[in-house]
Amino acid sequence: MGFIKGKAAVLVACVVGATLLIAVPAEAATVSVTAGKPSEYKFAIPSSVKHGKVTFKVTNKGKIAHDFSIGGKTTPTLKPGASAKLSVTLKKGKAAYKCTIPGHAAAGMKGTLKVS
Ligand SMILES: [Cu+2]
Repeated sequence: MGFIKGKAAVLVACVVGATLLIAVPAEAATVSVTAGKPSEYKFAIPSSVKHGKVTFKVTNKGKIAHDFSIGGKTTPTLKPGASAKLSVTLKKGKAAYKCTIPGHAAAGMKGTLKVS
């Protein structure tokens, strides 16, 4: 009977292994961010994102250059109409974001994203 018990153990291990594989997220979330809207020194951005790898697609719809900085990374300076993607890994909690162009964050281009 020892042989059968051993086989049963292998079967259980396989089922557990398969479940773990299925639980791994397949794709990074993409979040759209608009700079320069609703007003020049504002971002239009969702209030929360899921933790893990997140790709921000940032588009500048303002009349002057902006960028977007989060999780220690910053997009290139975006001219009006330009866009860029920024991939970062975010942990659960909060993530601060801002425009790094001098004066812009102070004028309102900053905020905090809830990371769930
Ligand atoms: Cu800016």
